[in-house]
Amino acid sequence: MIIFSGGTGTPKLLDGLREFLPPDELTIVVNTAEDLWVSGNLISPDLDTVLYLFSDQIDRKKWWGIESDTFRTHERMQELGIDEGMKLGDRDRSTHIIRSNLLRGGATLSEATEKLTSLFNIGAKILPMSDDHVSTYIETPEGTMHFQDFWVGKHGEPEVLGVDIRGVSDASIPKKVFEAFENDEQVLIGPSNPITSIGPIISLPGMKDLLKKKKVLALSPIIGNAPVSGPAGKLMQACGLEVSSVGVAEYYQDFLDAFIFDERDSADEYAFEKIGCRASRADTLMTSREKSMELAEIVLEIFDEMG
Ligand code: GDP
Ligand code: FO1
Repeated sequence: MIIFSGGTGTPKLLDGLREFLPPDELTIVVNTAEDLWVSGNLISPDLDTVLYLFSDQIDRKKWWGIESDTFRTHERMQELGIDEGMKLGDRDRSTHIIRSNLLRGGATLSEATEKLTSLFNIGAKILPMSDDHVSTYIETPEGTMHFQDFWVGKHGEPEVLGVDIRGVSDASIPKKVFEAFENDEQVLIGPSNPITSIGPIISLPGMKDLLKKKKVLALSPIIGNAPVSGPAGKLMQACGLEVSSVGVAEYYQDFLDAFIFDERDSADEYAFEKIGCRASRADTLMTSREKSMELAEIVLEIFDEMG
């Protein structure tokens, strides 16, 4: 199975899926449009969350960073008057240093990520969506800013006028992602932010054509008229989408075969029929590992039924 992932909702589902599928049956294609260089190193928040999940290091309260990490370097930088913008853990920083040294030595992000999966003894394939530089910028009345400046720096508070995924139309899909598409029929689009996590992946030139040939199942990150967490609602609205599970399915309709939305949602099943995908209701709120496993079982059942 190929899974498209951001850094919170889909990792929670992966936590359940990896209990049922062996590592060699999991290929995770991860958003890199929120990456940025801090203090000389490339931070790739979504890749790092997936790496830390599969190596049992993830901080499950925040869904970013390493559990029980310390922040001594970050604190020292603050004492010296350097504002890093993001709170970087010491152990987390070592991941960034390894990645960035490999990149500085001429490796691609795919190669650097492969090295990290091997250092962390991870069996699943974890692939960046592209080796090219793609960055999400948020347009606000205060100016246009990098996603992390909007989300961490400004706490997601400014009004959103638009979203610009810079570099995506010139970015390529890496060879390893193409290979995964040659060998796999099932694609799962996890319950991630449609605009800033899944949006960059499906906007890569050629990606929608690849998806149209596959069995694609997506899960809604929106319950009722709000996301479970994060800025997805505000961003969907700014992009002209209805903030609802139907709005998410509509955004994916070019390639979507099946959709899971939450049992608490009042969405009309007929709306999904019109989009041309089969829709199923489930408890999608993953508040524990057990809940993630229950939802993962439903995902596997639906793929089975799709043949
Ligand atoms: P980001 O990279 O941290 O923005 O992470 P993602 O894009 O992977 O995840 C953010 C999205 O996950 C938000 O839109 C949330 O609504 C959604 N999300 C988080 N937890 C859950 C959950 O338990 N169930 C569902 N259905 N969605 C969730
Ligand atoms: N999110 C925050 O809200 N504040 C932080 O200081 C912060 C630091 C940070 C460091 C490394 C990392 O991988 C992620 C970090 N995040 C932080 C999360 C991140 O900003 C976003 O939640 C993701 O980019 C959204 O996918």
